[in-house]
Amino acid sequence: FKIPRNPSPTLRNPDQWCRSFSHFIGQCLIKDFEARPSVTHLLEHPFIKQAHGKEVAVRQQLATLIQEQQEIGIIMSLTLCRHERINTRKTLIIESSPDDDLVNLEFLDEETIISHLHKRYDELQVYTYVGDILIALNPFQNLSIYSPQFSKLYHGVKRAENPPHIFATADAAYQSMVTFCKDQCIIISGESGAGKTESAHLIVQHLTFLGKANNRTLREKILQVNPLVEAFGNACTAINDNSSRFGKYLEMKFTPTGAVIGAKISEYLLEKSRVIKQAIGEKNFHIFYYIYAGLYHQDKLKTYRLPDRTPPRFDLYTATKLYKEQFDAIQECFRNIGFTEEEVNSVYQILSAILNTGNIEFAAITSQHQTDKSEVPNSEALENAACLLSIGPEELQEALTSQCVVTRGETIIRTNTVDKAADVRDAMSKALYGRLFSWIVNRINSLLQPDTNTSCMNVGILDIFGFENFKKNSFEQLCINIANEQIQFYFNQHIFALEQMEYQSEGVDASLVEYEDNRPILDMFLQKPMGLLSLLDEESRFPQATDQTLVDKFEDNLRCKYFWIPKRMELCFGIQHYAGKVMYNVNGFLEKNRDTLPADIVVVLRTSENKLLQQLFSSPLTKTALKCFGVFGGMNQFSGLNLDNFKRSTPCLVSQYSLMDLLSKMVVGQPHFVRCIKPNDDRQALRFCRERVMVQLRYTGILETVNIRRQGYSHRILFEDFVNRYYYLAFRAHQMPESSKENAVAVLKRAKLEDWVLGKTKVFLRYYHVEQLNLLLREVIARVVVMQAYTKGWLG
Ligand code: AD9
Ligand code: MG
Repeated sequence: FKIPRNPSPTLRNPDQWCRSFSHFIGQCLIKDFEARPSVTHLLEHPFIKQAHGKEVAVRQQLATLIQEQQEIGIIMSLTLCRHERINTRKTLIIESSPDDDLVNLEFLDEETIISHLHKRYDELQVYTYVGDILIALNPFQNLSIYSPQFSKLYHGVKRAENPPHIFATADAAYQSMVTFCKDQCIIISGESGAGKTESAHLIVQHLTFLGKANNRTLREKILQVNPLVEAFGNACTAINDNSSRFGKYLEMKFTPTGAVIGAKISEYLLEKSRVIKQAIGEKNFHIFYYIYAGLYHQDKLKTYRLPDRTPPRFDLYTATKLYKEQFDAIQECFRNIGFTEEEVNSVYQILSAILNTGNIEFAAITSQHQTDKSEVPNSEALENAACLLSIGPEELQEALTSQCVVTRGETIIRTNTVDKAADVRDAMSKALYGRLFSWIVNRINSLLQPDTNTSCMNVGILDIFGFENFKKNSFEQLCINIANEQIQFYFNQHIFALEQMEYQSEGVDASLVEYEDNRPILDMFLQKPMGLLSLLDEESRFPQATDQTLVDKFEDNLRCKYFWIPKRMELCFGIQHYAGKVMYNVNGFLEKNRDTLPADIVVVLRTSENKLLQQLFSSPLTKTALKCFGVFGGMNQFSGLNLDNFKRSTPCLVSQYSLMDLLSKMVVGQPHFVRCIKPNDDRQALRFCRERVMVQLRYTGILETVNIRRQGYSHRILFEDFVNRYYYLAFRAHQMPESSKENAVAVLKRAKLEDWVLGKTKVFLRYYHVEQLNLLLREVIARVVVMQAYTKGWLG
């Protein structure tokens, strides 16, 4: 391996220096990848030795990069990647190119787009732009493009400078927030296993880098929020080993100058039923395996009344070896974020109580007079659960096997059958887990709350459970898929509907793009009183209702092409979702929708001496739903919702409300979209299944999105706002020009932008114009600041 003697670097210009150096490395690698130079070898070379002064930092960076490259055999380096392009499977140096954006493709048809993405995926370029929207293909392998060097690379530069990246999207949101003093939100969508949660982590990572708080602890705390809540809210499913079983909206809070000062997390619709039952091949929430492993290793199983060998219901024993590290990480998260030891202990007690509750069995007591009475024959699990919950075992047994009913002022005790008692037991487990989860989320929020005196702005990141279609789909899948249906609607609204409505009202001549509007499907679910969810609610109120009466009700009332009852399958119905056909089995729909927790259980849990438990059950059940009444207020994008009509809170209703709440939050901020795509169903790296990708591109409307980004004007700004924001570009700082159309034009011309259009009240800009304007503005402001500093004598 020979290093050329004199590659003639221009040392005064580090950028040029790097360029020639990267060229040199690139050439070497093309020639012989196996004979990679060693780090010392390279660093000792006169070429690098010439780099002094300013270049030292660059040199160090290169050293690290070369080191990485030696280890992983892949180069995706900081400075190198900008200028050279070598594409073999082994070596990879990426530069930005016009191909990075589908909008620049000459021919726009499905086949071209697919081939283009395929080629990029083979080259490990998993990100591609569609204008300002990011497409992210799941690489199913660790890439070396998320290091701090990459964070630096994607900090405040033009999008076209670098290859597409999730950091660039985070950066765009951050820069927009700082420039416009406006809240931002990043909406990540895609089907289950497509990479939403991973993307959300990467965004948080980059935002904590950008919002460099001097306070390192805060940064670490924020980075630990996701792992902590995901330990409680994620689980292994048939599709994804780390599948989100709740929706999560994480808001990062910044000062007006962009320093991160806190975070807030909102959770939506946790799949509580997983606590009591999982489909074949699926698992319970991660945390149960983690604590079992952790307590096992700390020799504390007895303290938490957990058996050394668990019964088959929870396959925990095998987990002890696998999950110890995760347990330690979670302990660390609790501690770092600021939970007290007492709190963490209570959390473990409640989790252990839930595990024990799962083992409580019931047997029928048959006597002459009564046939519908049940008891707990083996009281060990019951006693363990009661002890961990700090309540009396008799009281717990009483609450599980009987219920107080008040009729005409008289209190009667009714006994529960075995089945009923088991339902009550399961309802208790679900309630315990659901409320514990909400408490953890609230506690994190209070610990990461910024100082109330500080005004702050947000970047929110939405990561919900992705669209699911299993062999057997139940109520949970319905809720998840309706949520995704609403996210798709929100995307359509922003990308197509709102934009096209504005062209018309502002008299702008732009070609209209046709897209698949999923509103009719949403209406079918949400309309009152004949939407699917209302019908389900209505049926849930009849104690005599059965699965069959529910299916009949759907069949009688739902007349639309998106719904059908299959002839050969019993108790099923089919839905044509935006993302494909799903067959649902109604078994258990009514009970799951009722989700009732008997008052007797609440009463007994409130007697607990455990402070945390008292807190969990001190608030009324309907609180979440009630809260949302206020938040949702006047927003009425979804037809047929009359909130006053809802009297009771069931998961169905909560799901609607929660999502409304969530969407109404998002409406406040400016949205940025990340569309995650799953290239294959086997979770294999470098396998691009054209059919699967094609389906996803179709239902997410990528082709139409490319069209509208190519032809459309994605930014529409009132003349007044436009002039206020950008007048520096054409006027002197003290001039304060009038906010007129003419002045807006003056700014546009001065900024040398092309291809913009004027409406009646707004400037219509293409997606890339705003970035150009912001960069210009930042330059001008920097110049003004320096000049002011000179005139004030600060710079001597
Ligand atoms: V679900 O709707 O919550 O079931 P997600 O969130 O869309 O789903 P997730 O982010 O969990 O999917 O990704 C699934 C798996 O793909 C991860 O566990 C990783 O193994 C893999 N993945 C996803 N994105 C990346 C990435 N950028 N780099 C490496 C990735 N691996
Ligand atoms: Mg997820």
